[in-house]
Formats: sequence, structure tokens, C-alpha cells
Amino acid sequence: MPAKLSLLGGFPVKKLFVALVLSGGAPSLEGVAHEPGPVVDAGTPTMAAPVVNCTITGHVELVRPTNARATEPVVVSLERLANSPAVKTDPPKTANLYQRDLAFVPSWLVVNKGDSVAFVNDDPDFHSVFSVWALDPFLIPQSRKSVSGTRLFDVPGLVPIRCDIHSKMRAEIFVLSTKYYAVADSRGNWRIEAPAGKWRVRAVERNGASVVTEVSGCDSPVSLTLVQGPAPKQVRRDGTNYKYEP
Ligand SMILES: [Cu+2]
Repeated sequence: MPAKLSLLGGFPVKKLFVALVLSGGAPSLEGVAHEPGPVVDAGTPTMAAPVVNCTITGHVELVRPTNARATEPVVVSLERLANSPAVKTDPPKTANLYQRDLAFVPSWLVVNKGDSVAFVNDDPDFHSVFSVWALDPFLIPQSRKSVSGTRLFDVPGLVPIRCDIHSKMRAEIFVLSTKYYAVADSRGNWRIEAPAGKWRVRAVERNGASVVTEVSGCDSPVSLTLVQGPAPKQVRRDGTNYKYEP
């Protein structure tokens, strides 16, 4: 019975349980059929509430230091709150991030929590891959041309990726807890299709600065201002400066 009750998403389970006990027989929705909300129960009529999808639009103004590149990414996402609509997650995926011509290509990626990234060395040179992000540090040791290694990313956040040999190699992986996201275009505009509800809107830039607000229903446009953080100092995995670069 508990497993069956757990399928009744959106239904007031306590009240239904009482109704079932009182009925004393096969599960029946008699007496509670007027209640709103979807019911998922094979063999009984389905009273599915229509899912209303929204197109939430907005603009994020990225205030950059004067010497920053104009192409810096800003990732805007809708994060679940306690009363947000339920979200079905997509199956895990694996993205490729290459080491090519002494650079990470692409220099940033967006993945969902639970996705993996294959780091592929396309150079004749040795490279390593590491992150010193406190919540999910890792090291893929130096390797020549080959698939260097694949890593699962299951902690949401901004993961800085570096090489322990080359001081200019830099990439960031935006690991999101939600599949509802967009990358703002060069003018700062974005749009996200999502079920109507209450969401936390978070905008993050690659140096780690972020700003949040909330939306309800299909309210938009959403206006955000994000002051870019300082570029991080590039240091080796042990915190020391790069010395010899082959
Ligand atoms: Cu390298």
C-alpha cells in the first residue's frame, strides 16, 4: 500500500488513506474524486491536471572588468524550491572536453548533475586535468594523446578545470541541479521553457559570481545584474606557481 500511495503525486495522501480505510475494500476514489490534482493509478480514471508550460524570458547584465572578453558565458538556470513543480531528469550523458593546442576545448561546458565528462587529449604533449574545488576535487594524471579519463560530476556548482603543466589552460564546468537552463546570448538575453511554478533563478559567470531571484508562474521578463568576479590566479594543484613549461 505505501508503494501505491507514493504514486499519487500531487494528491493529499493522508486524506486519501483515510478514504481507503473507510471504504474497507478495493481502492476507490469515491468521495474524494472532487479533489484537484493528478492521480496515477492503473485501472482508475485519471484526472490529470494539465501541465502549464511557460516561456520565461529575461536579461542579465554582466558587469565586466574593462579588460574582460565580451564572450564570457553566463548560465541562467531554474532551481527547484520546496513547492516547485516536479522535474523528470534526463538520462545521464557524457560530454567531451578536449585538450587541443595547449588549451581546453571548449573552454566551458554546462552539464547536469549525474552527467560525465570525457577529457580527451588531442595533443602530442602531456596534459593533466585537475580541480581543487573544495566540494569535488579530483586529479586525472598526465597522459599523452588518448582519452585521458572520464569523470562523473554529481555535485552541482562551478568546477574550475586546470592542467598541472600549462599555466594558461583553463576551463570551467557548470554542473546544474536542473535541466531548465539557458546560456545568455551576447546581449544578455535568455529564455527557458519550464513548467509553471515557483523557481529560484540563478545566474552564474565563469569566475564564480552569481545572483539569484525567484519567479512564480510565468512571470517574466526577469532582470538580473551580475558583477563578474576577479579572474582566478592560475596556480598548480599544490598551490605553487607554474615554473617550467615545456
Ligand atoms: Cu596541459
